Amino acid sequence: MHQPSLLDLEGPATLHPVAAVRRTKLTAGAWVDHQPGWVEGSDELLDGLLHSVPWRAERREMYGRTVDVPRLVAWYDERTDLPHPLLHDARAALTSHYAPGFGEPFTTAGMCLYRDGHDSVAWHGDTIGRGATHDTLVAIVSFGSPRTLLLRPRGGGTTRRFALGHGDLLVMGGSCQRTWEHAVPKTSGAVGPRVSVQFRPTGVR
Ligand SMILES: O=C(O)CCC(=O)C(=O)O
Repeated sequence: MHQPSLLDLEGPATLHPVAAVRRTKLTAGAWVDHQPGWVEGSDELLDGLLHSVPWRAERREMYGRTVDVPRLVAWYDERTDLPHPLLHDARAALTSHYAPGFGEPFTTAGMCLYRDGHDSVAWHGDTIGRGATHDTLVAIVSFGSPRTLLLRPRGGGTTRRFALGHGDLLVMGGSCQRTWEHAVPKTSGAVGPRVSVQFRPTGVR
């Protein structure tokens, strides 16, 4: 469970340079960058996101029944102000680092709230839009309780495991959304809330 530290509560939240990110090359031109503790001092930011984001529940069809999606979500498009100033800085820092190679800025922010270990997201790629056919970037900033993000190649192969802690950055790049899938599994561990902020370029979801 994420325990707010007295030091962390003193904030304000700050960003480390993205240059310290560590790349793991996957197969088929996919890769993952991971930087533990990219955002430092983010207890107040987490608290703000938990209370100010207009979280909504979703339902979906499964095996002929309508069931609750086991997490809450929110969506900030290109024109919507982000709910904390540090997220604007984070998006700008990610764009400065990645846009020279990729050619496009990060523009939208999806948010997910995993309330406890029962919340999860099943295996999927972000293939609504251009991620289905083109290389793209999805940058995740994780706040709160640590959770595991799994990645596996479509069609079978070894599953890779990334532990995402409070303030960590994980960027999925190259062909990752169409040649690999990712998931956040449920856990029986005593975990508190986790907020995932996903920055994407326009036209990727
Ligand atoms: O919780 C995460 O960081 C992953 C979120 C995700 O895969 C998605 O919303 O598409």
